[in-house]
Amino acid sequence: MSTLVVVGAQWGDEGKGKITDFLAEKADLIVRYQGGNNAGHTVTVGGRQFKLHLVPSGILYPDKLCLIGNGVVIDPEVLLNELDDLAARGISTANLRISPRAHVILPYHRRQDQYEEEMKGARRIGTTCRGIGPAYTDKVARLGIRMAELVDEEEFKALLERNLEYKNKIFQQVYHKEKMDLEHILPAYTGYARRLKPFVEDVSVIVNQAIAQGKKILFEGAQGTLLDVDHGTYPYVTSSHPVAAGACTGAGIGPTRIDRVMGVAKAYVTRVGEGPFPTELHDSLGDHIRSRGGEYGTTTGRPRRCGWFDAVVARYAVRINGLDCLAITKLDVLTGLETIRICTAYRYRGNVVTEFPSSLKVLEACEPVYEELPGWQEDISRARCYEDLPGNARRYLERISELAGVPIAIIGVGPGREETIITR
Ligand code: 2SA
Ligand code: GDP
Ligand code: MG
Repeated sequence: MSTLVVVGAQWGDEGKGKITDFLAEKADLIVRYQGGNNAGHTVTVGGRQFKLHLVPSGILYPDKLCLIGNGVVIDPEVLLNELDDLAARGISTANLRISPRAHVILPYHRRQDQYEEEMKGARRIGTTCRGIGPAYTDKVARLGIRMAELVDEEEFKALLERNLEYKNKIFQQVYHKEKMDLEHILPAYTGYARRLKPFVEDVSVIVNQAIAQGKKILFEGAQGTLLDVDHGTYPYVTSSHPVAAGACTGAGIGPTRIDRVMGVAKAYVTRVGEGPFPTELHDSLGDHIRSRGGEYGTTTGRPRRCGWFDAVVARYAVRINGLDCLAITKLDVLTGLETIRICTAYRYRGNVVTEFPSSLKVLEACEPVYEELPGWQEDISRARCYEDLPGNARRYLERISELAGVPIAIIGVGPGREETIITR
């Protein structure tokens, strides 16, 4: 048995797409287990860049099975566009399978996402407005429509009618907006269903059979630990379970079936959307990292907030996910800095805090405690083994590993598949 969960150890965009693609070479199956097209996973191979939103980051290998688990929410139009774009670029998507239990994002979810954000005003979450939160809300409220129902024309029409009656009451009476008509949704979605039907297959059965056959499976997390609806900076979170445990519920496997968990973290931290971020840099250094790291949302293009590496967050991610190791990406982005800071703890009302606080009020009042390390000036983008890295870069990584309490297994020195160092 060899299963590995790749999970975001910060607030998302850690480079999970790149790391999953890199590891996928040795895997048989790659499985997305939560989130939807709020995710943007970038894979760069041979100078070609692919921005994946729903399709797992193993799709560039023609012989790997790519699965979308029941824990994912699917916008059929976005998925079909993604499949068409991949096909136009010569990438086969024949090996894709979609769980019939995955819930469907419908046009009313996207509108609801936008109206909720508008209503919240200054207290908005800063969502991607892709309908993710409302789709998961309907799932839990037992109002959702799953892929199984989408591909059953009669059932879909009946459920859509029922849901629109309910949603239109909310749209008109709560949001004071126009209602939505069945005729504007049904024909298009019936067409999407016909195209997607051949991909629908029980993902839990496929994954468990593959495990029994000793195949290698990668579970690809989306967003990150600090955006998890239970463990993140609630309410400034997404509505799913990006943490490693989400792979069990989101793919239909038992916890005994997971061998290892790898956390992906940037050599610094970014966050997009609202919510607390203790090590955020509000100065020109933050702007420098954003510009050097190309820190703009892969899905929405929004500028990402940037800050120093936070070891309190890293230790929290180790604990919540049971991380065995870390992949540290974008080390190259820090090249050229005179000194680099690491947050080792927080200070709250004069006391040192070493565990990530659960109270948002406390977290917002926490001041980072920093340790300063010397930077390096050498170009590291061509480093291919640990020894190629300058001493100061190695010392920085070793300190991160020491503070996080887990080894670093992979280091990213550029966006390309080959710009990667394996340490063990
Ligand atoms: P949502 O849309 O309900 O999931 O938003 C809730 C919060 O989750 C954050 N979120 C993300 N954070 C980082 N990256 C994400 N994916 C895209 C990317 C984001 C983009 O790869 O860059 O393009 O803007 C992602 N998806 C959701 C979101 O910002 C909210 O804070
Ligand atoms: P994900 O959502 O975790 O997959 O991350 P995103 O794709 O949203 O954002 C990560 C960005 O960093 C993408 O543009 C990647 O191509 C890029 N990237 C990943 N690893 C590295 C690295 O080691 N160095 C550099 N310079 N860029 C990287
Ligand atoms: Mg991303």
